[in-house]
Amino acid sequence: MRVLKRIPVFNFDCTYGHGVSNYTKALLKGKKTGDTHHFHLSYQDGWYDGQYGFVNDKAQARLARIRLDYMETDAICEIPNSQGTHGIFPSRHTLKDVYCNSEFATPIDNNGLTADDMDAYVALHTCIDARKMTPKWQVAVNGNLDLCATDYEGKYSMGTCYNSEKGATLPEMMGNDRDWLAVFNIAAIEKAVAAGKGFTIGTSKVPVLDGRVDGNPYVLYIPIPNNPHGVNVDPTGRYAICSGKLSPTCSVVDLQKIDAAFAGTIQPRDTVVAEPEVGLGPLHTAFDGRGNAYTSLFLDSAVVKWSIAKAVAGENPILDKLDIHYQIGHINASNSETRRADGKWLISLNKFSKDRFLSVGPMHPENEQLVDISGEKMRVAHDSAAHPEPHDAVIASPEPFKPKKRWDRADRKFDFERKLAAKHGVELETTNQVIREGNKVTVFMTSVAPNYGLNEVRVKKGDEVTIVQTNVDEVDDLSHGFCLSHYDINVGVAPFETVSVTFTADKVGVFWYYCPWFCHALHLEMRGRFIVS
Ligand code: K7E
Ligand code: CUA
Ligand code: CA
Repeated sequence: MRVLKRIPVFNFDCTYGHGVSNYTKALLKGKKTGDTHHFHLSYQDGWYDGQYGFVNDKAQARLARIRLDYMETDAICEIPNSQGTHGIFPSRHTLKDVYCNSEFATPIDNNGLTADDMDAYVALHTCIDARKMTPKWQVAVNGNLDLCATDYEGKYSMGTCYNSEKGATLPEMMGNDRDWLAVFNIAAIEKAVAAGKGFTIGTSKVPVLDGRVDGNPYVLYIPIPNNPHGVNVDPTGRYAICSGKLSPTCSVVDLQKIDAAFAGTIQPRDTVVAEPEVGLGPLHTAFDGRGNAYTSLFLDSAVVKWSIAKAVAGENPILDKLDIHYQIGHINASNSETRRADGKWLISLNKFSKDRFLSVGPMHPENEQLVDISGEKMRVAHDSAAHPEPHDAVIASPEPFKPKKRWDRADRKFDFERKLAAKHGVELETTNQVIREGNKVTVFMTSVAPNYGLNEVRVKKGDEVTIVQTNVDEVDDLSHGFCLSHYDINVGVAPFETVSVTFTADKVGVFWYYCPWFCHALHLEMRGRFIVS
């Protein structure tokens, strides 16, 4: 439960220069806030392939990709026509797509003229190409879409809906006894998109299919009681478990019956093969690979362990209950979202800690608990304060992940800087030089503890300055960086990394730049003068 690294995604972070360097500024496009909820890893054959992580931004409808070879954000995709991008899930059979649910329906032409026509509101299920990180297609649905899951074969993606009522207020959204699970038929959608069916919305060129009409081939609506939330597919790939939130039930959907329901030979509701009462406020479900499900119970402040087979057989499936502190949201277990769920550990991500820790003011820390699930009874092994709010987590075995200890100098991340160096006929790894072209100044600079390659940079007021720093220290773990006093610039530069930052020299005087990562006994002496005349 120790924190090894916090990876900045939609926020600013000067430790790594995220939002400051040219590379990360281009990712964020000037946006400063986000709201991450769900993190998932990329797959091959139902097991982690070690390539990428994906995380959503609910606030501004974005999907970010984390490259796991360096464990940093390398792409951010803006999702068109959407608000409240909430549930996401990647394909589990291979690195192909990431499916994203919009929780907020908005008027289809969101031009301010149709705000009061609730029938004109749509929510979208968006497919993002996981390699290119661009949108491929969208499907308009009835109601809204909340959490997301995929099967293990690449046939279906799915999303829960809690607002079948199309309400705009809380009482309106709780009107129906049942909302639904929407299951998307990926082959049917891809076929229709390839055939040029579908329409576009506004300025977006992404094809949109209409999944709102009855009997459409793209979306199956399975009635689920009442304001369902989580949907999780078990490690066998057969069952999708939806949690009721306002109903004390989990609905077990048999994915082997989906094709028959699409074909109309059975009713959508016939795919629900069990609906056990598990406790109050069920939200999310994890698995141990031994046929058991572990569902978080928000209102009960508990985890319930239950047998899927017993539920399907109509027997009482409840095996154990564990109190947690307090009000659990997400839950996950080791390798639970893969074919290799190992039933060792479970994490409970709790929304409240109440009085469990020393007071730090009105906004309390939250609480995460690690639970040993290897035996018949669950047992809390550890708990610790967490930075608010611990939302979602994956527990994965370390084997698939092989992050590098230093940057590969040929990495695509340095394309911009390499082109800049080629243009000026210099090498990033050896050059310490100030090059002027009109009012554009490019500063190539290396760093080796405890020295920059340049101890002085002279420019004129109004110059557009690009600092290009390459860390050529031969020692592992030796990071430097570039912090320029009073210029709002602070970036870290990892071993064998090149980082550039562009700004206008708009203040005259002497401004010290210095190394912000402690690197040497003479780290404080690692500095130089930026002189603006
Ligand atoms: Cu359950 Cu954002 Cu994951 Cu909250 S959603 S718990
Ligand atoms: Cu280089 Cu501190
Ligand atoms: Ca509802």
